[in-house]
Amino acid sequence: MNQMKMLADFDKEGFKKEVITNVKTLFRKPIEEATPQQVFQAVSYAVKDDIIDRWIATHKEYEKKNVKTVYYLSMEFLMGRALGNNLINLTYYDAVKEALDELGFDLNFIEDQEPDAALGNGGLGRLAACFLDSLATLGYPAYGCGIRYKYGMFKQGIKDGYQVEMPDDWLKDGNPFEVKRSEYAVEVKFGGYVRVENKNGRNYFIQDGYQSVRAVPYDLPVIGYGNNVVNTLRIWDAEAIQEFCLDSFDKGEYEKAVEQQNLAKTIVEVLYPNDNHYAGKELRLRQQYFFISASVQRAILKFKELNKDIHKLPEKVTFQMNDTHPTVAVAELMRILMDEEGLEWDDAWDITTRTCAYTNHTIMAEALEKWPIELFSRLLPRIYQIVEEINRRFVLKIQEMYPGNQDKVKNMAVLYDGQVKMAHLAIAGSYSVNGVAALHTKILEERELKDFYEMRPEQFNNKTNGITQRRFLLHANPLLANWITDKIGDEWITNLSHLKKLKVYVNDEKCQHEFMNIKYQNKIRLAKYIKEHNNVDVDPRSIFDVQVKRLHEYKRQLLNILHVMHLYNRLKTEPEFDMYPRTFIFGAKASAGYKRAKLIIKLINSVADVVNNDASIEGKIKVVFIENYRVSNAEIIFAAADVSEQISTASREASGTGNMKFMLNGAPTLGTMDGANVEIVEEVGIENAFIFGLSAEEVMKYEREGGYNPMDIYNNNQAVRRVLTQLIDGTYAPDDPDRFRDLYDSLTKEDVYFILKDFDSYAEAQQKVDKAYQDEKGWAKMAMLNTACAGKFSSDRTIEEYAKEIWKLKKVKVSLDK
Ligand code: GP0
Repeated sequence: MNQMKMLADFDKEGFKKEVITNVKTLFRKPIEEATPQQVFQAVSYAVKDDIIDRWIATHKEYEKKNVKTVYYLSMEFLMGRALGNNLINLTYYDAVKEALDELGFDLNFIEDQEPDAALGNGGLGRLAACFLDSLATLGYPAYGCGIRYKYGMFKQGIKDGYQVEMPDDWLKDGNPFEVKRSEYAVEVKFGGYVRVENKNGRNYFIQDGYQSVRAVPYDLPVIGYGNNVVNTLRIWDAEAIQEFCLDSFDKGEYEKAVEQQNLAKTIVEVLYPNDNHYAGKELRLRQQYFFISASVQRAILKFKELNKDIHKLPEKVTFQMNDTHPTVAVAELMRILMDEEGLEWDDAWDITTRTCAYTNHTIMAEALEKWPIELFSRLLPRIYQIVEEINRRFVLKIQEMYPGNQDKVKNMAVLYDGQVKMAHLAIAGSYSVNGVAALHTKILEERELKDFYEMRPEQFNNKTNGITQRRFLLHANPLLANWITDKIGDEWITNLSHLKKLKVYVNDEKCQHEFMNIKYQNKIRLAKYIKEHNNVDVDPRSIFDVQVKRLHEYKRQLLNILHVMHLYNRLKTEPEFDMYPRTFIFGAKASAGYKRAKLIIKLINSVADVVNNDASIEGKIKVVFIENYRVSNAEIIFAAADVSEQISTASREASGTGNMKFMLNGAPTLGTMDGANVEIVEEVGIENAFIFGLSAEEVMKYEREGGYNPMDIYNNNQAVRRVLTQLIDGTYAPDDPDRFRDLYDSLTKEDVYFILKDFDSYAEAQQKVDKAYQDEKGWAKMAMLNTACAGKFSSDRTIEEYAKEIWKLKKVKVSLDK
């Protein structure tokens, strides 16, 4: 129904014919014999035909207008599936659904054949994907630049309650939407040494004795909603420079070719599965320089096709660095400007620092990248020279501003203690530094990056994250999307603030019924998914209480499951205790090397085993761990949630974005005053959320004072002591009572994430949820208000702010002349 607008330009019969022909030419088969995967491919190629003309037209327009372009540099783009979203944004979804029906196929089933493009870990990568959607929808010229990992985020299996990791061979059937652009390949150099050559009185720095790879771009279309704009996500593959020369008898040549082949292969082999944590591996630094050098080289070449004067670069280009991972861009741009364009340092530095901008996504110390100088300089000798000079000049500036203050140098230098500090390089080399939620930016300014803020306050700004409503409502929750459009029209699709018009319906009983009935239908859909994938029966009439996100101690899945253990204890021992039936749903991948996180997964599954099979509690509690949480099943999960668990230790979650997806789909937040939760509460009102726990200030105060003593709680709180004891008495590990001792120790010795400290407050908030849910009208109103007040959290709003305040972009209109 939302999709009828542009149906006029859709040639249904032509489309059907094309699908049939595609099956024939691609697979040498009549369509009746095609596998579902083959039908998916054939449909996608037919859709690609509709994309290509718009893609070409968009780039013609950009060139004609010689527009300023943002290059969003990111190690991660967590795109999920493309087909459904592309159809949505082309506004052909319903039409194609009908066409496929007529061919005897169900579009949903065809969509399910597509593997997720999981080139990212979690929030940071998914944010990049939402940003691309918004940039195209708003008509802003943009490239996403990343890596074409052969294997994306691992597939998670659960065996015997434990996580097992399996390779994600997402390209095995080919990617119908990508276009290889060999003509834009560039060379990227590693290692060797730097030689100085004097030409006409100027020193030139030349890297010699290096190894190199050819970076080859693959372009993926990013389709704007209903506006003919198609932007590009450019992901780089690595190939060997030298082709194998089979008739060469020169052993040295042959070995060199093999070496190059291996280097190329390993660079793009796999995404590092760490979230909010860096591993410091040499290969990771290679990946970073590989895609940055390629992206920056290509951007400069493109700039030069349309512009003569390299000094105009900042007027035409911004490099937005998504966290510290791409910050080697600062030095790479300096290298190109000096070594290839022949500029002097000051000139090059002026251009660089007006072209680069940096987004910080975390204050977690273990996530801030630092590279040993030894490794960095060996791998990138010329880049290291440049970093040294950046550091030398930056330290001079610090000393000039703060004479004799060694602390300032220690806290701000790019090179210190034998390390290259990537965040400091990013800040020194950027005109903008932004945090991703108001609270996060405040903490950066007042604590984490205080010295930098004091030196240059005008450099700092906030851009509260957002999510795209096209994927997370229009595609993920068609029932609710149609209902909203019925009530208030469809402008919300491109202007989410329209949702506030729903407020007039929140007290209307008929609307409440309709809204909650849609939730119920979505819960049935999820219950079916859970039955198919977990073989657990869950009751869609129970409260669906959901925590889906990466597994991390600071996100406190452990608090959630300890509380489930506590509720179960109460049901078993307090005859007068009763609760509304609740289904606790978890979904989370743990980084492969993060032992404690993996143990928490095992604990959740062990509790599930006990609780789900205890008939005496009459199904009051069910615990479900959804295997392989990813973008595609997230779409089903958000739509079905009643309660959104956002329970990080206050001050740790920079923003969160899942919280916004739940809100949009009508699930109130049960959370701490952390990240963007603060702004969610501001929008929806504290009475329409369940807020608990220490504030960020309180947490930081404890930390300044050296923590708190969890034993005080252990000694004084019987309920807490009981669940802690159950971690080590075999209640959930009869075969190995010591299995969870590490969790017990972490909680009783230090409890750095304040889990015990917040326990009572959390349990109390959970009781309020229980009570509130039983007031049907009150709950319906609260749920509807969450949807109605979600307007701020569109990534369209976020991107408008970036575009106006940081990037200075202009919108472009694209028309298709037929
Ligand atoms: C932050 F530093 N984030 C990092 C990282 O390495 N990976 C990552 O996903 C996340 C934050 O944890 C976040 O709070 C935030 O919303 C997101 O970046 C986007 O800004 C929740 O995922």
